[in-house]
Amino acid sequence: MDPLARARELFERARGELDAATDAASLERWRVAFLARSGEIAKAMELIRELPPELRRDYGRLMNEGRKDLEKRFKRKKAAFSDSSARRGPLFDPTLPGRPERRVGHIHPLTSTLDRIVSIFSRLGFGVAEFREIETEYYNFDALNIPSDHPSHDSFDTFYVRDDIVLRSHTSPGQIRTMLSRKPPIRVLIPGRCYRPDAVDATHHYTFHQCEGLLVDESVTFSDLKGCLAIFAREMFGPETDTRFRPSFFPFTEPSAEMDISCPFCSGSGCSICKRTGWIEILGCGMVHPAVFEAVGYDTERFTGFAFGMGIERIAMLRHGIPDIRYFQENNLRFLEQF
Ligand code: 2NM
Repeated sequence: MDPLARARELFERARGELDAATDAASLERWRVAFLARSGEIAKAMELIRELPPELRRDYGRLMNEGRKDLEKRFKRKKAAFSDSSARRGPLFDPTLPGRPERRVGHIHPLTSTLDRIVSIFSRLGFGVAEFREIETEYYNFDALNIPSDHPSHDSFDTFYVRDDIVLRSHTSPGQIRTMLSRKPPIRVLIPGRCYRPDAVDATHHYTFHQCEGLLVDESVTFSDLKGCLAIFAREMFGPETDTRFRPSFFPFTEPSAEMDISCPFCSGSGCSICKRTGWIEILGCGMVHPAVFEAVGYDTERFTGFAFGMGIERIAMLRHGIPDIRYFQENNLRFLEQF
């Protein structure tokens, strides 16, 4: 075979095997086989002495160019391998600039408002209990003396999961469960998420939070209710806060009342927030109806009690001057990070 053709074949084979080298070790084996002092290229170079003189120039040039080409390819490949082995080195590079500080979350304004409510009532001896959000009609309505022809039974006012199963429309079913599982004296706060199929606007949402309270003991009077809730109002909205009670109606309390506080925005002189009345309604309350005590088997001759319920969103809105209930659900950090 023509020595030039043989040399070309050798280079072609060398390039093929170089391409096939997949790591530093096989690359080194290739170098020893082809480029080293006693490798195939050097041996082929030595052949030049046995060639007829007229062939030597071409053969020499071909061998030199081919060797240089192989050396160039070899160096490039070796550099690539050492780059990627550097990547397999230490996982942590202490010379890199630090990452920006991790942002720390904080308490949602509804949670901090509830925490404040709980803290005030805990000093009056109230504990906290939480209950299920999916209830039976019995606990959500019947046991609370809400008659089955009452409009709140209607699916327009309550989400029905299926016949007889509802999303609680208030946390009062929790008071029933509490009374069924414990004996008086009872002082308990029951906070939690509630659901009503209301159209969403600045003051209504289909999911909202309530905190209800219940106190049952011997000889509990309406004065106890007023005293307790007036203390709550002053602790929550400041020592200057005035309270007033207006007669109202709930099926589960008798008598029932609505409690107003003097407007914390204008101190009672009248502004757009209190609609120029100087008063703002913050909760409903009353003496527990004997029919409710009967439903849980309490002796109505021996025990009396009071109960109240407030919307946590409403308290938080008054406390922070938040104009729209929808903010609580939106997870918008520009809103949340203000509190
Ligand atoms: C309110 C207002 C008035 C209330 C009553 C009871 C129970 F179970 F003791 F009868 N739970 N919650 C109650 C009373 C709730 O929310 C505006």
